[in-house]
Amino acid sequence: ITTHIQCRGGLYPRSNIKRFPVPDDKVSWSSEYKEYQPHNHTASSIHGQPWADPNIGDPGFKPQWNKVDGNVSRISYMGQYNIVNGYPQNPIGRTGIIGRGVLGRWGPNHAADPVVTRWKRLENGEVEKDQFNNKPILQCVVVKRRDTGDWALPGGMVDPGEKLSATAIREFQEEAMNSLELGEDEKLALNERFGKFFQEGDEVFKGYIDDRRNTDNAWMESIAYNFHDDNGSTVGALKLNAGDDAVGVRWVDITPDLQLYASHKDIVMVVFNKRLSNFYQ
Ligand code: RP5
Ligand code: MG
Ligand code: MG
Repeated sequence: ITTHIQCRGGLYPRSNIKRFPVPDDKVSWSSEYKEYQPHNHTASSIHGQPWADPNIGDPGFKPQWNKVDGNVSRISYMGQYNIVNGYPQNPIGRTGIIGRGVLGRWGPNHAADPVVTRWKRLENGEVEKDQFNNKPILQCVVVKRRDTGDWALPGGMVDPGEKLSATAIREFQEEAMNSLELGEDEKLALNERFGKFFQEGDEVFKGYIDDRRNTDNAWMESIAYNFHDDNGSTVGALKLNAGDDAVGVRWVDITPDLQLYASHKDIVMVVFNKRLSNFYQ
């Protein structure tokens, strides 16, 4: 249940709806919780959006749970999820809210996250070492989310039919390079410069994301790729530029006290440990 903290606390995002309290020992669906009476909330803003499902029970909506459904994956990285009275059930447990809140899909909502890294360097180009443990300092790119103000990986939702690694790269370019505002020539130039860099992504995580938008019937899952600029000459030397739903962007040192949105810290630490062990090989 360390993966189920953000999505139990406080008000539901973009609403004044309070989550029904779910104590630690009541998260699991297998523990009985007779008093459990969560609010049913689906934001009106998502109805009719091209990226959102219709309501369950609407004639013509025949979701293929636990399957690839047309060009939308309804498969969970967490294994088969249950369907209870027609509604998919959060594989981790109770969240204190039913419905799908602000999420477009019932069941898993798939995202992809890029973890773009470089070594921190001194002015003379040498890799900077941590003054306490003498380990090299790894940095990654984070963006400030417009919706919550938290620093986060520059990830985003997988478009229907999109290759997962392509989502991670596209979102990095939109949120950390402001590609949506670039002209065609500028985009071509960027592709020249960084095309090869983004070909070599390393899958470092896939699973449930402890996101504040999660509900009992809809939740975030993500796959994360690490793109690493070992000598700092490509993306490591790029001037970052926040775009789309990011209002800030920066390189941050990966340290144990780093605080990031949702489960992003866990993902970043996986990358940190991997890169550090490679460094000494
Ligand atoms: C997180 O929300 C994912 O890990 C990803 O970073 C992000 C996707 O949602 P948006 O950034 O598109 O809101 O759960
Ligand atoms: Mg985005
Ligand atoms: Mg995003």
